[in-house]
Amino acid sequence: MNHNIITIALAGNPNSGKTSIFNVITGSRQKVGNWAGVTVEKKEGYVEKDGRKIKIVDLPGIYSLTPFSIEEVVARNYLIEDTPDVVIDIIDSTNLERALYLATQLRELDCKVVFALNMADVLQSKDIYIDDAKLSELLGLPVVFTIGNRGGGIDELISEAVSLALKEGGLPGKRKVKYSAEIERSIERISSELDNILDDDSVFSLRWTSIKLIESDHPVMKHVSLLDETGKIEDITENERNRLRNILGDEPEMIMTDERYGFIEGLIREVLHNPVLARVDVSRKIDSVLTNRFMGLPIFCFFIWLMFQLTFSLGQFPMDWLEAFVGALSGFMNSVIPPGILRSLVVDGVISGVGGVLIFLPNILILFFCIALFEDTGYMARAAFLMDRVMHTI
Ligand code: BGO
Repeated sequence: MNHNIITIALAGNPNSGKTSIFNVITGSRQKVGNWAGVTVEKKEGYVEKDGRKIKIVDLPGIYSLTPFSIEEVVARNYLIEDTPDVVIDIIDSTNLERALYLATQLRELDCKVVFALNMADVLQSKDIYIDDAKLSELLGLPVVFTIGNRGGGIDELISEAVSLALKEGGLPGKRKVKYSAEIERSIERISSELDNILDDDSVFSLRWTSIKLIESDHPVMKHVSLLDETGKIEDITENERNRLRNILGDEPEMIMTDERYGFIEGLIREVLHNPVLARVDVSRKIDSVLTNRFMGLPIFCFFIWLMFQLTFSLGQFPMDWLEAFVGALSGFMNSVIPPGILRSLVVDGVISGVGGVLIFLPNILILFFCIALFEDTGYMARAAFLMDRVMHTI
């Protein structure tokens, strides 16, 4: 590696803030063209840091390194063939799951990667916390928070990238996605055979190549078939794919994608503290009890019983007080107004009429309070869901 010029490739999902970061790093020192043979824009720029020249290459926005789209082909070919000294993977921190898919693939490719947790300002405004130290520990690579559109964290990002580029020795291997036992067995079998044909300094790592062969990745299959004249690896790969298909009941590439997402889910559970998600989680747990097929209706009956209990037994006290008050008021009016039409109008009409309704006011207030509580806590919606089943039967 030429220590005087360091090549850094910027990778990331579309809209992750790659262009913003590229512009902050390179300023006006940019060269715009196309990638060879395709109409995908290629941007390069140069900066100087600590006396070293740094070349920044902005890769097309991609979601994975599976060569489906032209952008993915361009980005992957560049990473494999041009081998930049280090890759900066720009992660939209507000969309961690989607961004980490590319991160796990970059990790699998064995290239040196610094992860930029971009949109850190949005995280802060939403009260979302990502444990960067933990994420760095789990991925085995540096993680830096950035605010791409305002240049926040960019100096630290470049410093981390440069020191990783200059670091000698391999990356810690244990931080990669570990697949289920049968897939790992297939990777091992293919790797041990590949070991005989791939050079030690090949840009294709044994593990990555084996994974790609199991996934029927055409460019890698083609590359291996050129090296393996006997066709032995092709046969082993086909056998392993059939074996996995029989045992796991699906195409191996589908299962591996699922397992990558499983790995990502585990990562997210350890590093992301999102109060909204936490609330959704608690709400989901409550839902599972309140709308449970067997417990839902008894719980509903209990709440309705409780509501009427409160309405009538708790309501009995103010009811008695009001009854006593209306009685006392009638007695008082009887004593001050002489017998006749007026006394009858006030005592038997107004006091008795209004008092008769007023006495039930506490019950109504308690009942309405309970209903409002059910509505505002969301229980009414769950009760409606429960009763819907019963009502459909009727
Ligand atoms: C618009 N924080 C915030 N809040 N926004 C960011 C950050 C960050 O850290 N980094 C980038 N953005 P690109 P790709 C825009 O353009 O660099 C914003 O595809 C707008 N444009 O400013 O283009 C960035 O290269 C009108 O937002 O990403 C940009 O990877 C209204 O994220 C967007 C609002 O960044 C994508 C935003 C006319």
